[in-house]
Amino acid sequence: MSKPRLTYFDAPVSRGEECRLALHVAGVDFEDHRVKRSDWPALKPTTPFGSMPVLDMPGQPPLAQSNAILTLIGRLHGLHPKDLFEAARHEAVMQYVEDLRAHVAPTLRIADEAEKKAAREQLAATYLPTWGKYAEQQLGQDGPFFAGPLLHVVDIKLYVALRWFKSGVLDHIPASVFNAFPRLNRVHDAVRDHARIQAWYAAH
Ligand SMILES: N[C@@H](CCC(=O)N[C@@H](CS)C(=O)NCC(=O)O)C(=O)O
Repeated sequence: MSKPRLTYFDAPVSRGEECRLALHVAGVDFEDHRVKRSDWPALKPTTPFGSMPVLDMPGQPPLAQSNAILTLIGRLHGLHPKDLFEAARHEAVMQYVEDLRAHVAPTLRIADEAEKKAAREQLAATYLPTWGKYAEQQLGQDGPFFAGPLLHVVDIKLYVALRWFKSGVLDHIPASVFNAFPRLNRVHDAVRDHARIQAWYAAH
Protein backbone atom coordinates (compact mmCIF):
# COMPACT_ATOMS: atom_id res chain seq x y z
CA MET A 1 0.00 0.00 0.00
CA SER A 2 1.52 3.28 -1.09
CA LYS A 3 -1.08 5.73 0.21
CA PRO A 4 -3.59 5.91 3.08
CA ARG A 5 -6.74 3.84 2.61
CA LEU A 6 -10.08 4.55 4.28
CA THR A 7 -12.47 1.59 4.38
CA TYR A 8 -16.21 2.08 4.92
CA PHE A 9 -19.60 1.24 3.46
CA ASP A 10 -20.45 2.73 0.07
CA ALA A 11 -22.66 5.42 1.54
CA PRO A 12 -22.12 9.15 2.21
CA VAL A 13 -23.03 8.85 5.86
CA SER A 14 -21.91 8.66 9.44
CA ARG A 15 -18.48 7.77 10.76
CA GLY A 16 -16.98 6.79 7.43
CA GLU A 17 -18.11 9.89 5.62
CA GLU A 18 -16.71 12.19 8.30
CA CYS A 19 -13.30 10.48 7.95
CA ARG A 20 -13.42 10.76 4.14
CA LEU A 21 -14.30 14.45 4.42
CA ALA A 22 -11.49 15.04 6.93
CA LEU A 23 -8.94 13.35 4.65
CA HIS A 24 -10.18 15.40 1.70
CA VAL A 25 -10.19 18.71 3.60
CA ALA A 26 -6.65 17.86 4.78
CA GLY A 27 -5.60 17.42 1.15
CA VAL A 28 -4.59 13.78 1.64
CA ASP A 29 -4.42 11.62 -1.48
CA PHE A 30 -6.20 8.52 -0.17
CA GLU A 31 -7.81 5.35 -1.47
CA ASP A 32 -11.55 5.57 -0.84
CA HIS A 33 -12.22 1.87 -0.30
CA ARG A 34 -15.98 1.25 -0.35
CA VAL A 35 -17.33 -2.06 0.93
CA LYS A 36 -20.54 -3.65 -0.35
CA ARG A 37 -23.00 -4.69 2.39
CA SER A 38 -22.79 -8.26 1.05
CA ASP A 39 -18.99 -8.30 1.52
CA TRP A 40 -19.06 -6.93 5.08
CA PRO A 41 -19.71 -10.19 7.03
CA ALA A 42 -16.46 -11.68 5.67
CA LEU A 43 -14.48 -8.50 6.28
CA LYS A 44 -15.84 -7.74 9.75
CA PRO A 45 -13.73 -10.25 11.75
CA THR A 46 -10.57 -9.00 10.05
CA THR A 47 -11.03 -5.42 11.35
CA PRO A 48 -9.63 -4.26 14.73
CA PHE A 49 -13.03 -4.02 16.49
CA GLY A 50 -15.46 -5.62 14.03
CA SER A 51 -16.53 -2.23 12.75
CA MET A 52 -15.77 0.47 10.21
CA PRO A 53 -14.34 2.96 9.41
CA VAL A 54 -10.79 1.61 9.27
CA LEU A 55 -7.81 3.73 8.26
CA ASP A 56 -4.75 1.97 6.85
CA MET A 57 -1.61 4.08 6.79
CA PRO A 58 1.47 2.80 4.96
CA GLY A 59 3.72 0.94 7.40
CA GLN A 60 1.17 0.97 10.26
CA PRO A 61 -1.38 -1.53 11.56
CA PRO A 62 -5.05 -0.79 10.72
CA LEU A 63 -6.60 1.95 12.85
CA ALA A 64 -10.29 1.86 13.78
CA GLN A 65 -12.65 4.03 15.87
CA SER A 66 -13.80 7.15 14.08
CA ASN A 67 -12.63 9.59 16.74
CA ALA A 68 -9.13 8.10 16.84
CA ILE A 69 -8.97 8.33 13.05
CA LEU A 70 -10.26 11.90 13.03
CA THR A 71 -7.90 13.12 15.73
CA LEU A 72 -4.95 11.48 13.97
CA ILE A 73 -5.85 13.14 10.65
CA GLY A 74 -6.44 16.38 12.50
CA ARG A 75 -3.11 16.26 14.31
CA LEU A 76 -1.17 15.36 11.17
CA HIS A 77 -2.76 18.08 9.07
CA GLY A 78 -3.55 21.03 11.35
CA LEU A 79 -7.24 20.23 11.80
CA HIS A 80 -7.02 19.47 15.55
CA PRO A 81 -5.67 21.85 18.22
CA LYS A 82 -2.05 21.58 19.29
CA ASP A 83 -2.92 22.81 22.78
CA LEU A 84 -3.66 19.66 24.82
CA PHE A 85 -6.53 21.08 26.83
CA GLU A 86 -8.17 22.67 23.80
CA ALA A 87 -7.74 19.36 21.94
CA ALA A 88 -9.47 17.53 24.82
CA ARG A 89 -12.38 19.98 24.61
CA HIS A 90 -12.77 19.12 20.92
CA GLU A 91 -12.52 15.40 21.70
CA ALA A 92 -15.24 15.73 24.35
CA VAL A 93 -17.65 17.09 21.73
CA MET A 94 -16.62 14.37 19.28
CA GLN A 95 -17.41 11.77 21.93
CA TYR A 96 -20.71 13.53 22.60
CA VAL A 97 -21.61 12.99 18.91
CA GLU A 98 -20.92 9.28 19.49
CA ASP A 99 -23.27 9.40 22.51
CA LEU A 100 -25.94 10.83 20.20
CA ARG A 101 -25.45 8.04 17.67
CA ALA A 102 -25.53 5.44 20.44
CA HIS A 103 -28.98 6.67 21.47
CA VAL A 104 -30.43 6.72 17.95
CA ALA A 105 -28.78 3.60 16.46
CA PRO A 106 -30.87 1.04 18.42
CA THR A 107 -34.03 2.48 16.82
CA LEU A 108 -32.63 1.62 13.38
CA ARG A 109 -32.91 -2.03 14.32
CA ILE A 110 -36.51 -1.98 15.60
CA ALA A 111 -38.59 -3.96 13.10
CA ASP A 112 -42.02 -3.27 14.59
CA GLU A 113 -43.23 0.06 13.13
CA ALA A 114 -45.32 1.09 16.16
CA GLU A 115 -42.47 0.31 18.52
CA LYS A 116 -40.03 2.26 16.35
CA LYS A 117 -42.40 5.26 16.22
CA ALA A 118 -42.75 5.28 20.01
CA ALA A 119 -38.97 5.04 20.55
CA ARG A 120 -38.22 7.80 18.03
CA GLU A 121 -40.95 10.11 19.37
CA GLN A 122 -39.58 9.61 22.84
CA LEU A 123 -36.07 10.57 21.62
CA ALA A 124 -37.44 13.62 19.80
CA ALA A 125 -39.25 14.80 22.91
CA THR A 126 -36.53 14.16 25.48
CA TYR A 127 -32.98 13.07 24.66
CA LEU A 128 -32.48 15.00 21.42
CA PRO A 129 -33.46 18.49 22.67
CA THR A 130 -31.36 17.88 25.77
CA TRP A 131 -28.42 16.75 23.63
CA GLY A 132 -28.82 19.91 21.53
CA LYS A 133 -28.92 22.15 24.58
CA TYR A 134 -25.66 20.79 26.00
CA ALA A 135 -23.93 20.76 22.60
CA GLU A 136 -25.02 24.34 21.95
CA GLN A 137 -23.45 25.42 25.25
CA GLN A 138 -20.09 24.03 24.14
CA LEU A 139 -19.94 26.20 21.04
CA GLY A 140 -18.32 29.60 21.33
CA GLN A 141 -20.05 32.86 20.47
CA ASP A 142 -17.57 33.58 17.73
CA GLY A 143 -18.16 31.39 14.77
CA PRO A 144 -18.65 30.10 12.45
CA PHE A 145 -16.91 26.93 13.60
CA PHE A 146 -16.63 25.27 17.01
CA ALA A 147 -13.44 27.16 17.84
CA GLY A 148 -13.96 30.31 15.77
CA PRO A 149 -12.84 31.02 12.23
CA LEU A 150 -10.90 27.78 11.58
CA LEU A 151 -12.42 24.43 10.66
CA HIS A 152 -11.34 21.41 12.73
CA VAL A 153 -12.24 17.73 12.57
CA VAL A 154 -14.81 18.29 15.35
CA ASP A 155 -16.75 20.56 12.99
CA ILE A 156 -16.81 17.87 10.30
CA LYS A 157 -18.12 15.33 12.82
CA LEU A 158 -20.84 17.72 14.02
CA TYR A 159 -21.79 18.50 10.43
CA VAL A 160 -22.23 14.88 9.35
CA ALA A 161 -24.28 14.07 12.47
CA LEU A 162 -26.53 17.16 12.19
CA ARG A 163 -27.03 16.56 8.47
CA TRP A 164 -28.44 13.11 9.28
CA PHE A 165 -31.26 14.68 11.29
CA LYS A 166 -31.82 17.63 8.96
CA SER A 167 -32.20 15.29 5.98
CA GLY A 168 -35.44 13.97 7.46
CA VAL A 169 -34.55 10.32 6.81
CA LEU A 170 -35.23 9.37 10.42
CA ASP A 171 -38.98 8.71 10.43
CA HIS A 172 -40.82 10.13 13.45
CA ILE A 173 -37.99 12.53 14.27
CA PRO A 174 -38.74 15.99 12.85
CA ALA A 175 -36.00 17.30 10.56
CA SER A 176 -36.28 20.51 12.61
CA VAL A 177 -35.35 18.78 15.88
CA PHE A 178 -32.17 20.89 16.29
CA ASN A 179 -33.49 24.10 14.69
CA ALA A 180 -33.68 25.84 18.07
CA PHE A 181 -29.87 25.82 18.37
CA PRO A 182 -28.36 28.61 16.27
CA ARG A 183 -24.71 27.79 17.02
CA LEU A 184 -25.12 24.15 15.99
CA ASN A 185 -26.81 25.29 12.79
CA ARG A 186 -24.06 27.83 12.22
CA VAL A 187 -21.45 25.04 12.35
CA HIS A 188 -23.54 22.84 10.05
CA ASP A 189 -23.95 25.59 7.46
CA ALA A 190 -20.31 26.70 7.61
CA VAL A 191 -19.01 23.16 7.04
CA ARG A 192 -21.57 22.56 4.27
CA ASP A 193 -20.43 25.77 2.55
CA HIS A 194 -16.68 25.21 3.06
CA ALA A 195 -14.89 25.20 -0.30
CA ARG A 196 -13.22 21.79 0.26
CA ILE A 197 -16.52 20.20 1.31
CA GLN A 198 -18.25 21.69 -1.73
CA ALA A 199 -15.44 20.35 -3.91
CA TRP A 200 -15.86 16.83 -2.48
CA TYR A 201 -19.59 16.79 -3.21
CA ALA A 202 -19.11 18.27 -6.67
CA ALA A 203 -17.04 15.16 -7.41
CA HIS A 204 -19.07 12.52 -5.46
N1 LIG B 1 -17.19 3.40 17.98
C1 LIG B 1 -17.01 3.03 16.60
C2 LIG B 1 -18.35 2.53 16.06
C3 LIG B 1 -18.19 1.96 14.69
C4 LIG B 1 -19.49 1.43 14.11
O1 LIG B 1 -20.41 1.00 14.83
N2 LIG B 1 -19.53 1.45 12.78
C5 LIG B 1 -20.66 0.93 12.08
C6 LIG B 1 -20.91 1.78 10.83
S1 LIG B 1 -21.13 3.49 11.20
C7 LIG B 1 -20.42 -0.49 11.67
O2 LIG B 1 -19.28 -0.88 11.46
N3 LIG B 1 -21.50 -1.27 11.51
C8 LIG B 1 -21.44 -2.63 11.05
C9 LIG B 1 -21.28 -3.63 12.16
O3 LIG B 1 -21.20 -3.23 13.35
O4 LIG B 1 -21.26 -4.82 11.86
C10 LIG B 1 -16.46 4.22 15.80
O5 LIG B 1 -16.61 5.37 16.23
O6 LIG B 1 -15.87 3.99 14.75
